[in-house]
Amino acid sequence: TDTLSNGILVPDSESVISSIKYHAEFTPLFSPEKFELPKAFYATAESVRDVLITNWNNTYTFHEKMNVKQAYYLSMEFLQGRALLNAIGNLELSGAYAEALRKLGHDLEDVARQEQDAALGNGGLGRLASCFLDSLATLNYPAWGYGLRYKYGLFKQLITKDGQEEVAESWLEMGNPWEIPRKDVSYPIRFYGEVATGPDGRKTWVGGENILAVAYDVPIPGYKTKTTINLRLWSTMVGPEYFDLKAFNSGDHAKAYEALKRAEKICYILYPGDESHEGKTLRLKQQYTLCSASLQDIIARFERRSGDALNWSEFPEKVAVQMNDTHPTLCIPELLRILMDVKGLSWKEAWGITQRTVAYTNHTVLPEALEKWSLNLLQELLPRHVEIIKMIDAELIDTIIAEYGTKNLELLKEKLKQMRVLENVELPASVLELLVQPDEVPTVEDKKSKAVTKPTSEKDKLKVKAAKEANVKKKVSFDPEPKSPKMVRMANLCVVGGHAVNGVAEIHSEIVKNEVFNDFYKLWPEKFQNKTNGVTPRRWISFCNPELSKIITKWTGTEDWVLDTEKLVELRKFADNDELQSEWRKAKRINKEKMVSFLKEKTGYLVSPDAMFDVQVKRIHEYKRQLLNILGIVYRYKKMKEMSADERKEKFVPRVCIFGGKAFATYVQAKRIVKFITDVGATVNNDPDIGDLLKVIFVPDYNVTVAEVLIPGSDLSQHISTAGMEASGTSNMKFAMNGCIQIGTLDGANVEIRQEVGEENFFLFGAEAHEISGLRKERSEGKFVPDPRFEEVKKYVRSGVFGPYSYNELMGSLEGNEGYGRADYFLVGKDFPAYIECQEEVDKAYRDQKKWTKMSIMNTAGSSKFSSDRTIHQYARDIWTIEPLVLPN
Ligand code: DL6
Repeated sequence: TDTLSNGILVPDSESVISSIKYHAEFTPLFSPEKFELPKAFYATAESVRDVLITNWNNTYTFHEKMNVKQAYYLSMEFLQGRALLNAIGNLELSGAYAEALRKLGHDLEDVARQEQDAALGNGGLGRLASCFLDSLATLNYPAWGYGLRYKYGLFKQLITKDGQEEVAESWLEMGNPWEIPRKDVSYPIRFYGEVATGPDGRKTWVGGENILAVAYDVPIPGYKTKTTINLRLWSTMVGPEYFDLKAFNSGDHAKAYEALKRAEKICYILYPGDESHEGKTLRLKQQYTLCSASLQDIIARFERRSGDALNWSEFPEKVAVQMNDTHPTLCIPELLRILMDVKGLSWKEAWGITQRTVAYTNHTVLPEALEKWSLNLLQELLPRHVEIIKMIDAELIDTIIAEYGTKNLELLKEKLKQMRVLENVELPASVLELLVQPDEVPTVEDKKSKAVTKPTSEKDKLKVKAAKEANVKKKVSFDPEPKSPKMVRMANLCVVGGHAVNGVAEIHSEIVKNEVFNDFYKLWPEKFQNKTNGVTPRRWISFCNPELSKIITKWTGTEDWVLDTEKLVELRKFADNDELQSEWRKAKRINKEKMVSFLKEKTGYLVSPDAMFDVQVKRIHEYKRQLLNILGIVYRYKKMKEMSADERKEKFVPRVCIFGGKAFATYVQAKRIVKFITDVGATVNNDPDIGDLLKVIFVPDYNVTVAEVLIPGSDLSQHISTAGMEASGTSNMKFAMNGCIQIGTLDGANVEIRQEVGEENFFLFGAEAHEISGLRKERSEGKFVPDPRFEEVKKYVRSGVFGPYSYNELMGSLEGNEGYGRADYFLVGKDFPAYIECQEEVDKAYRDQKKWTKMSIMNTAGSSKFSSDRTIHQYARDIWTIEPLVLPN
């Protein structure tokens, strides 16, 4: 065993062998006689887990002793991917494990491939949470993640002749070697029931359905540090007393298990379809379980660490809670409930503590993705929380009135309508009164007091009464339609209840301030921040691209770039250097060859590594515009078909166009896009005229592991969303780090990537965010004149070249034909000419390999800003106010 300079003990391969053998024998999952790959994986993982547990325990004990402020990242999603290579990489044990396994007859990479991805997330938001955990641990921040332990993570995607099919994937089937069940850490969670008021006026939530949330801990090791933080995932169950023995013995077996099944169902699946009432209830139960269990746990830790010195006003000095999007919004009323109803604090105290503790990250500006919950459903499931939400709403109403005064009643009504937490819910009587007394109500000057003056004179009172009656008769104009559903706007609740609101890229944070939450921004400008996303350079360069990593280390002269990506900037100096260029190209070639075998295995297609690998991998969504990409490919194909063999070779660079990504199971239009891409592939790939000049491949079941192969092997990556719609994107950062050149719009983090890597090293096209609403208006007024090339490509698709399937709905959506909704809302037609012209530039640039390699190097060199280490330092400094805490040697 060696000791590294930072005090970490590194076992040699002999002790690793004994540990693996020990686990193969004494924590068995397989028969004793053989040591095949699955068994080798589990024994290896368990042996690594031993190290993680030691580090986890030491970190935990140290944090407990130091009692410093800790951050908690609450997220309904964590997209962890595989853990083995990441864990041994971070622990600097890769060499010892590779050697040990070799001696045991296995290759480390083959063993690692046995691991199932932990896919407890849908895409960017969940993967960001996982990158953040890696950075938090690496930078020695006292922080934990909290999430749910879904039995079925994101579905497995099959690609059939009909397009995407979804299959449930039970990632826990063989057991999860990375988790530590904490049978002694569980909290009661209540649903339904009613609110009782005690003699002292204190409220208690009683009755209803009661379940338990049980903790499963996943150790998260930092890179080159002993700090190992925790991802605590909750699983749901009920105690044995809920097993109905009587029912079972009388033969009603289903009834006997009812309570257990109901409880277990909560953590069955990531994002249950929520179109039905049952689906909505389940999703809300999930959200509440995460919030309630995590807060009970956080509060118990605060109380324990405080001991006799317990002082609730110090809670925000010890605890920071970050809500990853609005999914954990119920943290706000839940913290208030516990502080008031269980700990006996006043509303004022509890509200102050809550606001100082929680903060909210917004990840989307799509109106349909800004969560709203039905007030009735919330009332039924969480009656006490609804009372509390109403108190928050009332507090907010006072603030809005204090801000705007009542001089301009129409303005005030409008602001109340837009800003309230409750939507379509009648205003309190006192406010209705206020809205009809223009003379008496305070103006902006009075707003400091935040108190609302009530009419005093008899004359005034009569005036108010008369106006009120008149208003009641005509149903005051700002009153919602009685039929409109009463909703709770979770995002508004987050903005009101938290002390910070951040967007995830500069352009997105501007949109958050100036559009989505502009009224709140005007009210509390100090709350609004930007935290541009980042990704961990450990997983996304060092471990997934060892070839490139060696070169970076050689040319920057140090391995330090893995911890300090600023060092990557050094590469700029050598971007023209022939030796570096040749090494760079060789590394890319090796990664492309790996990708060729991968594609062969997954799709059956054998492609040439000489071609440009042009990749678009991300969730399938209309705003991400996979349709623009595939229509560009169709146009290219059509042009190729119109040329002689020599002409097309002359004009076009050989390309393999690769798509990957999942469509939400009920998102019909996205599934049509998948089907369209595979149909185009089936035609183009089998066209003997075209050969290696163009291939179109849809890689099934895109996930973290697939990304780890595709990103290092890509030449060009596409980030072509309608400007203003992609909050940030994070794969764009991973591609840049791996020296892939991007074609993209000025959207999300693309804007900053382009700034950092240099305009000349980024293929830019398309309308800009500030132009979009005008263009949409023009479009819907029928003033848009499509480019003939766009008309040509749609006509070609409709001609049946890609098979008998009708693409009417897809093509129709680009035209706004009757029945197809908004006319080309995502502006594919508008950007199409600029896109295909930009692709011609890409071809030209690729022909000049020296130029291309330089661009590639400049992308890696310019990606230093996009490390999640930078992002986490900023959250720690600006939002959480936490400090790193390094474990003693
Ligand atoms: O911030 C992480 C990630 C961004 O990079 C993507 O641009 C954004 O689309 C994604 N947002 C979501 C939120 N969806 N909802 N609801 O996944 O977040």
